[in-house]
Amino acid sequence: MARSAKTPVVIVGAGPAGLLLSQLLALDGVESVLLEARSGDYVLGRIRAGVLESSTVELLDAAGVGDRLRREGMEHRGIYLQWPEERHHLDFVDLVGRPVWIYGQTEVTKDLMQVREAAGQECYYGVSDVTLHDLDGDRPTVRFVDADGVEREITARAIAGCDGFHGVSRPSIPGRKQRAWEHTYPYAWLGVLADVAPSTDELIYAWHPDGFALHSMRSTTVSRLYLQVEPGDDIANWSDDRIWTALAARLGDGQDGWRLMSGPVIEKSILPMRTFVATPMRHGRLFLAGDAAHIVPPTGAKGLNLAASDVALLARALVAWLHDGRTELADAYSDTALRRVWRCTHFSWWMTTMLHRHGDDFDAQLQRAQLEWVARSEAAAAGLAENYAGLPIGY
Ligand code: RFL
Ligand code: PHB
Repeated sequence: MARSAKTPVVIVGAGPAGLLLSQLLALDGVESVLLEARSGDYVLGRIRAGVLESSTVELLDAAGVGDRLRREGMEHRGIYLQWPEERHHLDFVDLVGRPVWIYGQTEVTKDLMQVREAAGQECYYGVSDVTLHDLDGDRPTVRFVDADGVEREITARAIAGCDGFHGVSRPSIPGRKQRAWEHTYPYAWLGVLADVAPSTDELIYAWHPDGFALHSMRSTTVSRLYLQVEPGDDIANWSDDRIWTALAARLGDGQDGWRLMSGPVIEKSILPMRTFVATPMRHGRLFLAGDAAHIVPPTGAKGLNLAASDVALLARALVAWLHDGRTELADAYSDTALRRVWRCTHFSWWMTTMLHRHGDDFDAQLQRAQLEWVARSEAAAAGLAENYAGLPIGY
């Protein structure tokens, strides 16, 4: 067993949360070691989030990885909210004074990987059998097997659990010390990445009697589209033709002369929709951040942004503690982070239930009334805009 005890922080998981945390800590002179179960290529191959709040973009700027984002990302003033025969633009800049940015999670991850690699960051990819020990004591320890099969043990001052929903960190907290809230939605998303220029300048969120549809994008040449489907549906049931026909109908192809352009499908898959929140986000010297602690349905575009706000708070807390010996921020971390987590959980639930077809015609009328209100009332639109464009990190 190879043992090391020099590391202030071990970060489990090198997704966006883990990578960003390690970069923020490094900028303040706190060293960390990253452990990732997958290979770097696998992590970069996962197609996920696309919308960044202004505060996430500012955080990435502060982390020194904002240049390519500012150059290649797309700044959007707002979104379109739509239902049959109607499409309304909500202008977040007019409503709440800030835009959102379209820049794939893959790109954020790539930028962070590059900057960590350039700095000679200690990072183990392809690790297995990760276990956490002595979380209650002063010297918490992580054991794992590295990609070459060598058993290793690292003792740290703190451990950051950034290993996503299926990671080992959250289950390492004794059940009696934790409470979890979970909600599974009665629908799923079929996500498509298509090699075709977006047919819209900003994202379209569409309510339709056949089910919700979303037109998003990754660049001026790549579109990202989603369809509401049944939770148990099989991707084999969805030929590319069937997908484009459903998207055209739900997104209003032909409505007021608008056309949906179709093109080659690069990737397609079905994703479950759920909410999950585990509390508290700290146990002894283990701090959870990102999807390791909470999951939201993607309708509010909050998952990646919440991961970023968690690690912004956690980085500040760990620097104050490990550098300056002040523990207040670390002690407050879970409560501070959870305030924003629950706000985003509610917003994601609200967007999801407003936009997805479920229940009877009475439910559909209520959804319609809600959509009309958001589109016609400036106060309602500002509420959506404030949440979508993002609340301050320390909300
Ligand atoms: P991740 O990205 O899951 O990274 C966790 C990392 O931990 C590794 N891991 C382990 N490493 C070591 N040891 C172990 N035992 C480990 N177990 C796991 C994993 O391999 C992985 O690399 O979590 P993180 O960093 O917290 O980031 C969270 C985001 O990835 C997630 O919230 C978003 O992708 C959610 N999301 C969206 N969020 C947004 O803000 N805006 C969006 O537009 C948006 N769209 C989406 C989304 C998520 C989606 N899917 C597929 C879930 C669209 C989709 C389709
Ligand atoms: C995406 O581009 O993947 C995306 C955009 C907005 C959402 C969810 C996903 O609400």
